[in-house]
Amino acid sequence: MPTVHLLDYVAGNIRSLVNAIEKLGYQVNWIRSPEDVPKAEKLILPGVGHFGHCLSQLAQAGYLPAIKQHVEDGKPFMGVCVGLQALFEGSVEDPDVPGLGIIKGSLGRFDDSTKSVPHIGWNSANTGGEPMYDLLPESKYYYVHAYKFPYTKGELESQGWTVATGTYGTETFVGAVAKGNVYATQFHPEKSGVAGLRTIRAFLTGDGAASLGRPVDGAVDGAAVDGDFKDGLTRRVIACLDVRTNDEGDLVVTKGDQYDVREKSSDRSIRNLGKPVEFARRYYEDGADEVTFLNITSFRDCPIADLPMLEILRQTSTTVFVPLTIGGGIRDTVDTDGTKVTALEIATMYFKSGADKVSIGSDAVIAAEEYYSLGRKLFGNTAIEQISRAYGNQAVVVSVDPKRVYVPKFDATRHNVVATRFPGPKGEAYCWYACTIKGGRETRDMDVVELAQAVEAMGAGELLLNCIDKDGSNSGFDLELISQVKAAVKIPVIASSGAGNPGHFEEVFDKTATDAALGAGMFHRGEYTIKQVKDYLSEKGLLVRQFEG
Ligand code: 1PR
Repeated sequence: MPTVHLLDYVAGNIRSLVNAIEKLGYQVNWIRSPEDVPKAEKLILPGVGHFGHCLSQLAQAGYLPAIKQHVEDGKPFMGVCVGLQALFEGSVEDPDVPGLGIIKGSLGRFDDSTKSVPHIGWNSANTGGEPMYDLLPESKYYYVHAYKFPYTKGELESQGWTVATGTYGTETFVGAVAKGNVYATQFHPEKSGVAGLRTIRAFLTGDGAASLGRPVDGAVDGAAVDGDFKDGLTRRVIACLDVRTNDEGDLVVTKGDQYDVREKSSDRSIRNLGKPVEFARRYYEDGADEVTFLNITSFRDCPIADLPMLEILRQTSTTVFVPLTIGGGIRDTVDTDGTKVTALEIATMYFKSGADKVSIGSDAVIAAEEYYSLGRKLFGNTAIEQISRAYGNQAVVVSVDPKRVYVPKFDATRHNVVATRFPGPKGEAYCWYACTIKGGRETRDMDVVELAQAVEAMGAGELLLNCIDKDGSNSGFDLELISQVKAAVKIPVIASSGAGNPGHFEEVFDKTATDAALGAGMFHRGEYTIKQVKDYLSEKGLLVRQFEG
C-alpha cells in the first residue's frame, strides 16, 4: 500500500484526515520526531488549534528546520488549515510567533462587524480557471477559521503561487495555494465530502503538482471553465441525531416532543427510530453539511473508555466525510472505578474517535453561572476554556436548551426580554428564554443572552440553539429566540427545533441572520429529505451545497 507521512505534533482531532487518506488507499505513517521527517517522501502538516500554539509546538520540538528542508528538497508537502497558515510569515492571532516564512505576508482576522466569526461552513475554492489539484468551480469545501490571508490579485501570484479564493461577506481570502511541490488548503479537505477526497487524491498521486500551471482546454483568462458558479458561504443544513440506550440496552436514534422521547402508548417505551451509524451515512449521502450526535443520556454504568458513542463515531467517521459533532456528558466526571476524568479528557477521546467538534450543554450553564458570580472573570479552568485552548474555539459548540417564560411587561424581570407575536396563556406579550440543564429537567435563573455571552467570552466557537417549546412540533423555528441570540453574539448560531418542512428552513434563513439550520424529526420520520430541503432553498435563490456522488 502506498504511504504518506503525517506530522503528529500535537494530540489533535486528525482522525478524519487519517480516515480520508485510508479511504483513498494510502497508509499513514506517523512522524513523531524531527529525525523522522527526512524519511518522508510525501508529508502532510495538519493544523489544529491556534497559529501560535501550532507554530510554537513545532518550534519547541525542533520540527521547523526539518519541514523547511523537506520543502526545499522539492518533496511533496501539503498543509491543511493552520498547516496553510504556518507557511506565512506570521499572524495577528499571535504576533510574537513567527511562521515558516515560505510565503511572504501575514494573516489577519475576519472583520466581525457585519458577520459571524469564525467563518464556518462550505465555501468555494475558486481558482479562476487555473488547474489546481482538482479543485472545481462548482464544488464547495468546508472551512472553519477566524484568521485568513486577504486576497489581493497578483500579490501571491508574483511570488509564483497559484491561488484559489473564497469570499466571505465582502472579504476575499486565500482558500488554497500551490507552487511546485507545495500545496496547502485553508479548508479541511478531509471534511469536504467527495470534493475534498478528490483534492487529497490529487496530492497523493502527484497529479495535482504535475498539472499545476498547465493550460486547460477552453479556459478563458480568469473565468471558470465549466460555467459561472456563485461564490460565497452556503446555507448550512445540519442533521441531528439524538441517541440513547433504549429499554433493551441498544443504542438507538430517538426523537422527542418537547424533549419527551417516550412513546405516548401505555408502555411509554423509548421511541426507537433506527441505528445511528446508518442514519448518519444516509444523511451524508443526502447532502447534510454536518451531522450532530447528541447522547441525550449519560451511560452511567459504563467505563468511559468503553462509551458506546465512541464506537459509533469511529464507524461513522470512516464513511461520513463532513464534520461530526458529538454532545452529551462532556463535563468533569468520575469513572466507574473511581478515577476522576476531566471534560478535556472526555473530549479528547471523542476527537480521537472521529469527532470534529464537541457540544457542551448543562456544564456550560453551570460555568456561566460561576462566571457571573465571580464578576465576569475567567480563570481558564472551565471545560469550554480548556477544550478550546487545546483544540481551538471552532471545536467547541455550546448546546442551549431554553424554554419560554412569559411576562406581562417588558420590565417585569431582570432578564433579557423579547416582545412576542405569540402571547402567553394569560395574554402576556413578552417572554424571556430560561436556560435549562439535564435535558430540560431543571430550569435555571439564567437567560439565553446571558449564557450566550458568557460562553462566547470563554471561547466557545458556535452555539447550537435548541428550543424546548418548539422541539418536535413541526411548527417552524422560534424566530424571536434566534434573532435575540444572534444580536447578542459574534460567533455563529445554529438554529434548531421545530423544523417540519423545507419552507421552515427558508423562513429561518430569510427572517433571521442564523448561520445554519438543523432538523431532526422531519428527516428521521422520512417526511422530507435533506436534498428536498436544499433543492427548495436553491429554488428560492439561496446558495447551498449539493452532494457530489
Ligand atoms: O447536558 O452536556 O450532557 O448535553 C446533553 C445534550 O442532549 C444537550 O445538547 C441537549 O440538548 C440534549 N438533550 C438532552 N435531553 C434531550 C431530550 O430530547 N430529551 N435532546 C436532548 C435535545 C434537541 C435537538 C433536536 C432539535 C430538533 N434534542 O437536538 O434535535 O430540537 O428537533 P426537531 O427538528 O425534530 O424539532 P449535556
